[in-house]
Amino acid sequence: MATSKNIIVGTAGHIDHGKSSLVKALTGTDPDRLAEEKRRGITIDLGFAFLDLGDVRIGFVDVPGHERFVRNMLAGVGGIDLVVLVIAADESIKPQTREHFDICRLLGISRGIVALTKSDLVDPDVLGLVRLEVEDFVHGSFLQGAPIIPVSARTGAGLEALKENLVRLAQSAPAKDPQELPRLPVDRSFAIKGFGSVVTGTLISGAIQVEEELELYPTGKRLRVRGLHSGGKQIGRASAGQRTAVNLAGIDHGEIKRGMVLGPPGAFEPTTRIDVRITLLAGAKPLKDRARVHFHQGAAELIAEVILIGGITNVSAGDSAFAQLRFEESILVLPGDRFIVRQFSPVETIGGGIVLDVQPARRKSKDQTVIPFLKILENGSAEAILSAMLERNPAGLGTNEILRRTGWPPSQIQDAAAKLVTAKSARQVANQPPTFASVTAVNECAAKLIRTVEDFHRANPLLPGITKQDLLGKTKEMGTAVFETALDDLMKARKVTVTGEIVQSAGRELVLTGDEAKAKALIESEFEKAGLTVPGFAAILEKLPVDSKRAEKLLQILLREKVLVKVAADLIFHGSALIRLKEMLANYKKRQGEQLPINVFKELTGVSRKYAIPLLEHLDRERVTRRVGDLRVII
Ligand SMILES: Nc1nc2c(ncn2[C@@H]2O[C@H](COP(=O)(O)OP(=O)(O)OP(=O)(O)O)[C@@H](O)[C@H]2O)c(=O)[nH]1
Ligand SMILES: [Mg+2]
Repeated sequence: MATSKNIIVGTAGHIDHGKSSLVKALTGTDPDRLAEEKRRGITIDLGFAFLDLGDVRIGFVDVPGHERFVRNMLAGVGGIDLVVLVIAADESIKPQTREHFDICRLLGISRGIVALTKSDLVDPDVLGLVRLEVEDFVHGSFLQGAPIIPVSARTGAGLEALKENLVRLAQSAPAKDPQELPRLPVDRSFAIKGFGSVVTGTLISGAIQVEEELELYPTGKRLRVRGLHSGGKQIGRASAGQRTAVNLAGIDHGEIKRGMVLGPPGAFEPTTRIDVRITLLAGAKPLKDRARVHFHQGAAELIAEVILIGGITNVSAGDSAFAQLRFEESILVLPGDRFIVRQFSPVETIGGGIVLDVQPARRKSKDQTVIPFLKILENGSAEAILSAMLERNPAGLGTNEILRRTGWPPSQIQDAAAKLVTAKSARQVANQPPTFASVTAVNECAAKLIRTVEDFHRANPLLPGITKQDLLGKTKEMGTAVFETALDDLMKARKVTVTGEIVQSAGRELVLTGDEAKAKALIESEFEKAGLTVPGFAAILEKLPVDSKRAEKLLQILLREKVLVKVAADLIFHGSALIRLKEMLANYKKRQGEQLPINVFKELTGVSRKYAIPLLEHLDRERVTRRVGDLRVII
């Protein structure tokens, strides 16, 4: 059991060609479960059945052939590993044979078998003819050279040969990567009495365990897995390639719609906009820029507006182009997902494609600059893709953000990032979460920091440097992690020094010119001489050998050095004058007591009333005096 391989097999083909009968003949289960299906003798919605063949477990998804139910067919075909293209030997190739086959090709299904059903109704000559037609039909496709097996659900002819081929193909299918994150597109949701809500779907990747918490995308709801079933059996863990029924706690089944996706909580991000490569079928009408189409992916169906990228006005039959698709609702899709588009009206399959970017900027049709990036997303290795993403995001990307943009499992992200780091094209710039940025971005940030620091020095020659805060503000678009890394680089390279919050160019002390130094000394001595009789700065200015702007800066330096003290907006004293004042008041208190009327203060100090009040308020703030009514009390 442990070695069993799970595989999903889908039927495809024209109405009444015997798809459901074949599934029933192979499995014993009638996939047509609806009363209406039984009454009308046609399949309307998806049907399911299971078959164990040795160590291969097959989950069958039986689809309707009726052209009106292609949308249901599309909801089922999304998760299949191999297709049984059913062609009735008495009718050969019909319209939905073609349409279903086109859909399989557009979805990138790479394995399959052709079953020539109802072989009991035709003689060997006709069978031979149909076989030739089919060989011609599949020529050049993934089914070229695939087994073409005549079968009859009525007589049982060919069923063993079909099973043998199914096993052989299943065994040759590549094993699913267990590291992948789980995704289960929901194709049905219902309630079972006593159990609550149950959803079913094909687990297209990863694994799900009982008791695990999952998110129902795009609703954002977090739900607990109460139980799991596959093929009618209770299981503890479902893995990729299994038809899976999930019993969910905490939700009414009516809230869950076909096309929603169960996945890991918080890992992905639904989107309303994707960049894609879109390919038109050979017979399709041209697809115009801004056309509306039906978009099918996984089990989901949405209306999309097509914005062709690169200034083209339409895509012709058989051609392909880059496009942005915009939805009115959000959907969970990931890069690499295949999709189908159907004409808006009349509804018919016109093409399909592959999702490239799930978080693109809004594109303008004329914009060509994104094309090289889309080409890398389309064909590049994981490292090339990550590198291109980092280039476009100079602030760096955290592993969580990379996961949202790529859907890659964490191990693959780490691996790609490590390769870029080794190749010296990226750097880790933060740890929580691990965040990577391109080396170019860090270097460009460093260059910008140096420029900004130097510009600051030029504009503020007398200030020691720019604060970190201001520096970050001027390089905001770089992001904090890249900023810190670049600043660290500059410090290590001794290009800047960081003292507390101040960043300055290395080797740049506050060097004053001779005139500036002279002027500074002069300002200081003028204030010192004046004591409490504050000099007018204008008067001082006249004596200085520097212009007023410089003088103002020198004043700022003296204030910062605390040589001068600003008591009020226009009132500056030399520090020594204030120290003498405090001594004077202490002496007064000793001789005359603590009470200090304002006129006494004026007499003592010789300052005018205009200066006395702000000076006393300064002393109050300094807790030298305290105001009590009209008096001051010396503390
Ligand atoms: N003689 C003969 N009749 C068959 C065979 N297989 C199916 N039929 C008949 O063909 C009719 C259609 O069969 P289904 O299995 O319902 O066909 P289908 O492809 O599932 O049809 P849709 O799901 O509606 O597209 C039924 O009446 C079947 O009994 C066969 O091998 N031999
Ligand atoms: Mg059927």
